[in-house]
Amino acid sequence: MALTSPSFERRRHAAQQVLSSTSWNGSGEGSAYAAANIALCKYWGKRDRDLHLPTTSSLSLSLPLGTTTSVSFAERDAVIFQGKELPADDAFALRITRFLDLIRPQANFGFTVTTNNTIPTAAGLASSASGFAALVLALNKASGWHLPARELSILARLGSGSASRSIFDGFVLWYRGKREDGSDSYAEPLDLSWPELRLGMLVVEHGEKSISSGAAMERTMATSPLYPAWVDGSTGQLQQIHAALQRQDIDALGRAAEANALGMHATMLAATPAISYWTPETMAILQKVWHLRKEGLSLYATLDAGPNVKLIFHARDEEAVSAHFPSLSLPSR
Ligand code: 2P0
Repeated sequence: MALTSPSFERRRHAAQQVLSSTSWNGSGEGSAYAAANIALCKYWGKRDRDLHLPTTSSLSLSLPLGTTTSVSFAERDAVIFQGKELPADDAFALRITRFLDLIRPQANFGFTVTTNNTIPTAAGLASSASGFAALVLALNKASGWHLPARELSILARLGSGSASRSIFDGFVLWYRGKREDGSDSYAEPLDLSWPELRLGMLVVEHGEKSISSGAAMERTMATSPLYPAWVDGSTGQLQQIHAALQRQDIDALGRAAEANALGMHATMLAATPAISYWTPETMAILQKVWHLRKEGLSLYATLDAGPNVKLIFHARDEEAVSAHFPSLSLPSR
């Protein structure tokens, strides 16, 4: 029996709004793939916690890594992850079944969800974005909803904010939106292509994640005096990032994306209690990036809710960057 709460009911209502024009006439089986994404302009903070509505618009680039999910209708829910059925009380399985509670047509309607990540755990990338996006795309096929991409993005957002962007490949913009019901907060692919842009990962060893991104966002918004300034700056940074992508200007892109990410981490440091995802190695990598830049290399960094550093550079500098960072992993493009 699904647990309920006012927050959950608001989220369920939003999901049902999306599904209001659909019917359940699919074959009951569907499979889909969704790519992981890295934000060049970040999502950090919610204007509505229940509906995962962001305080700022964000812009990401998909990676050639992601999640494949199959869904079939069943008598009860089962979640099979990397070939193994998870216990019903597993945290990951619960996140999925709670999402299914938003959309199931009747209480006794179940789903078998089989999901596999092509994201190596060692890549240090979160998989909730590609995970919820693949789940929504697979549900759309299995159920015969025939939802437009915009609605799929809204539905994925109700699973995890950044999943709204993973519905699409390439450069993607997720609109903050203004409406209370979130109907104008969806992602859209941008008509941009820049095959020479490189995003490289540097994985930093660390223990258990100190605080989830959801809890960290909340504490930052509630206690950090720097937070409103980051939100204000984000609008201009988004425009700079978008314009730099159009011009294929690596320095303008890197400057704005790095400032946006470092600003986000600065808001966390100024929270009470302070939040930092960084380790000494994170800082050492950043110092090296700044030093190499001073020497003339067009190299920039972005960081998410963890200690790993993602390097932003142009394909023409790939050899030089790899030589300076032998552990750099470059998902093939
Ligand atoms: C981003 N992150 O734009 C930012 C940058 C982390 C740092 O989106 O609470 O897992 O499920 O909406 O989507 C991580 O946030 O959070 C994230 P919820 P989500 O990529």
